[in-house]
Amino acid sequence: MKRLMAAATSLVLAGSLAACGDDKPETSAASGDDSITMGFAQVGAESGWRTANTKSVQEAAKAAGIELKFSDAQQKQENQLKAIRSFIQQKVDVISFSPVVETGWDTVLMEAKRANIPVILTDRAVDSKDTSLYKTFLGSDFVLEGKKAGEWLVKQADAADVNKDGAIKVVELQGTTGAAPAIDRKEGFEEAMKANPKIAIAASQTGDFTRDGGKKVMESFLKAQKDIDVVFAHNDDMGLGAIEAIEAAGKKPGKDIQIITIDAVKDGMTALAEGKINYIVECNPLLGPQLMDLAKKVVAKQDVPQRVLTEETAFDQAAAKAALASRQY
Ligand code: GYE
Repeated sequence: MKRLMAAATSLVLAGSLAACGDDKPETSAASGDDSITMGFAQVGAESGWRTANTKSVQEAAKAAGIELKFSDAQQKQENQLKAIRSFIQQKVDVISFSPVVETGWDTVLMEAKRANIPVILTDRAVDSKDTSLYKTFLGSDFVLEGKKAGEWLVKQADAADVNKDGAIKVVELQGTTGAAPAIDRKEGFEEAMKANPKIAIAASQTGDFTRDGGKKVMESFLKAQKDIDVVFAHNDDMGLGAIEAIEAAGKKPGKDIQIITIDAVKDGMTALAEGKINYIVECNPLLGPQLMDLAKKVVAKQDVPQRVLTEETAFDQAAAKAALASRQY
């Protein structure tokens, strides 16, 4: 809410700045040549979701005739900061990025603002008091995703009490520490699970959104915790890593331990169709076309909404089987 209200102020501010004139030296857009150059600082290549997101951005840029300068930060904020500064130096028309973590962006965003280069946040949000530092934020409602995961568990609580001891013991595989989807998905899940006091999180640790990270953390959970009923993984890849760890420990994923994940990429959906994952909340990575539309608008100094949400659903086994054939990613 805080973020939204501040963002609303930013829109007003951005509008009045544009009305006062713009001292940016001739941009390609302003000089009549309407080709647009976008600098895009991606998080990395940590997951199937990310791969699909990158492909969507690259294909949509091509289709929109936008020249894309693409940089991969390998999940490191310092690399993203460098990439953004280099985009500013190159005087691109618009910068877009998916912030690895929420905090620590004000200085570089101020530099972009001073250079009159509009910034579009995509996929992940920043936690900044000054939301005039970016034009819009395109992406999912991660709190809602976590909530949907928790609500499903509340509904299935009896079935999820695999050990039949009256307590539903959950272990949580968190996304990258400090990243918006990790913070928000945890918050949404915890809010929903309050509806059933039998559900408790026994252990929670980051697996950095990777398959390998999920596998390693699950291995240590399996050693340290008895009678785990449920894994809540903040993305499919960590859930897929957990499946490997559970199988290596001689247990059946989906039966001896239930698994809930978020994303709904093909590998996750396949595991769901096979019964190794029990439920997946969708997070749509195909943000490219909407991002390019927004880019054209902000470069043309048109108003854009301060928050653009993506539509999402959720899948159980039957729904995964039905959706798999036409799944693009
Ligand atoms: O869920 C995960 C990826 O920011 C929504 O990042 C994205 C998350 C996604 O690594 O798979």
